[in-house]
Amino acid sequence: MFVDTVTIRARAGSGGAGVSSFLRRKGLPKGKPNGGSGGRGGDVVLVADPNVPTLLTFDRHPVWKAPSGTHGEGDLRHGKRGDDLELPVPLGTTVYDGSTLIGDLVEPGQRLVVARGGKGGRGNASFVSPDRRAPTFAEQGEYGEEVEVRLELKLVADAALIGYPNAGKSTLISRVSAAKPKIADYPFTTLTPNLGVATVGGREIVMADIPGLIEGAASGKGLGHEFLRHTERARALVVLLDPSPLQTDSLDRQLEVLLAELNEHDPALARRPRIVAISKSELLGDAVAEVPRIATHRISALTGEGLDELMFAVAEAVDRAERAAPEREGFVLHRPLRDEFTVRQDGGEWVVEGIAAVRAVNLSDLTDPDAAAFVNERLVRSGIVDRLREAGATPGDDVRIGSIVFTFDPDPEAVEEMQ
Ligand SMILES: Nc1nc2c(ncn2[C@@H]2O[C@H](COP(=O)(O)OP(=O)(O)OP(=O)(O)O)[C@@H](O)[C@H]2O)c(=O)[nH]1
Ligand SMILES: [Mg+2]
Repeated sequence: MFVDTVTIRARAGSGGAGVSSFLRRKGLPKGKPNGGSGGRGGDVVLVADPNVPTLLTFDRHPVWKAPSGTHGEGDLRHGKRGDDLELPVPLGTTVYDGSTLIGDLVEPGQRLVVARGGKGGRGNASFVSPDRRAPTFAEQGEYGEEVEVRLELKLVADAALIGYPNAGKSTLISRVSAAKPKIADYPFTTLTPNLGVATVGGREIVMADIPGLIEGAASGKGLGHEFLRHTERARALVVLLDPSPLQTDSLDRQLEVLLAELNEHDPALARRPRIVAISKSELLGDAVAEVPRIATHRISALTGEGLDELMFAVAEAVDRAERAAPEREGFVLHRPLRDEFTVRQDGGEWVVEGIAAVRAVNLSDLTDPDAAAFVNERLVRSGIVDRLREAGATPGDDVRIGSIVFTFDPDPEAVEEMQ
């Protein structure tokens, strides 16, 4: 089965919690803080892999989770980080977050982190400072990112075969490569693209046999719409015209329709180097007058006529295109982390959301006075207090971050001191 679009949910691992722990010794009444930090959660990473033919795995398993980090322990032992979850995807996989293209994986080994693991929480030993010698609080781990992304496979082929249904595309690819597609005397035999590797003068040419195109394919008719995009990456196109009496459209008309569909799908496709060939040439007989002049090749997969010449021409067109635009590197969008925080009013309270907000309050025990002071410090430093004030919050208002509600009480002096 050929699967070329899927939507997956990926959840990165959460960070492990830091712990609060003390080494008790004689002469140290409170003990020395020695709580270790939690390990980071694993990322979910897509990795382009030439051995993966389709996105089938993701159709069957749309949900993936990377392991979380483990928590820290006393004696300054830190938690283990969660392993990254690497998901192999076919070469030519494009990745969308909503309508934003965030990656195009075409080089073997190219990687795209789709969900970032949560940071581990720090243990109480990390919070020791001159005026806080024995902190009793520790940080909780951060949640791993959870995302939904759409994967779309666009085959990476050197040349793509374009033609009406039944034109002989599959037969041709079966003659020039080891591909064994289904061949039959009815239209739409090929329902999913086939890739074949042809060897031409010592060079390998990857050819794609895609399902037949009919008039209106670019706007969704037949199967063409779904598969036209597999031609997008081809360096050269081979247009096959079918002279068989079963084909009702003339060769000229076939060419006209095919080029119009390519153009409608993507005008760049209509400008792509192309070779026009008449298939089933042994059926042509003397009907030379009917052959469009632009058709430079006549081939017969049945008799073998013209196949070598065609493949040399294809190799040459691919070479030329490669020299003109050698790079086909794909890309990975490096995005900033999502919004640090946002402030909005909801009913009678202020709601602060976002990663910086969650970070500010993610301590193990907020009832601890030390911890409360530390949270205050962070709310000021991260700019959340300023933003609340700008938005119109006044002392005494309720502020909610996640499940925690506290009273807005900015102490101007304390704020000055900390800045
Ligand atoms: N006479 C003759 N028939 C051919 C030749 N090449 C292919 N055919 C026949 O044409 C019919 C269609 O061939 P396919 O290769 O399945 O055509 P296709 O373009 O892949 O068709 P779809 O997959 O439906 O788009 C089959 O009956 C083939 O045997 C040829 O060179 N000469
Ligand atoms: Mg076919």
